[in-house]
Amino acid sequence: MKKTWIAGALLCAAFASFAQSAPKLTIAHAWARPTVPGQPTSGAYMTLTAGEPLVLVGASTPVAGMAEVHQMKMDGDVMRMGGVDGIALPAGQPVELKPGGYHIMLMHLHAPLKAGTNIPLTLTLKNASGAQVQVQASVPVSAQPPAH
Ligand SMILES: [Cu+2]
Repeated sequence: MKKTWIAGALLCAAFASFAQSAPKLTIAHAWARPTVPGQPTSGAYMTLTAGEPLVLVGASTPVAGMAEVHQMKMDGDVMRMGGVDGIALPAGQPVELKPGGYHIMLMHLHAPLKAGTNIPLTLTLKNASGAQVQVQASVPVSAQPPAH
């Protein structure tokens, strides 16, 4: 009984310190596109709602050699895609990462992404004081975006 209580107290302390340093961010409707063998890249999408002003500045995942914050936009008649320095996440305002817009580009995939599996994704954010903070997400691999 006493042991259980100590374990509980430790868990509480760990959670409290985590809650203090973790940025306030809600991740919803996350998904990543499945790939076929030999396909080196994929994209991950999600809706991010910050509880405090944050800027998404980077991402990483063990399934890809490189992950970048990208934007797709029309440049005249041409759809262009490239890295952005960051995506501002104003407090309380959902920001959608979706095909044709902002996305997390996954490059140099180590293996095909299989539908029905989940990939771990670490988001790196900058908070209002300029400190970098990280949030872990588990992103389902799916050919279709999740139903809202
Ligand atoms: Cu891209």
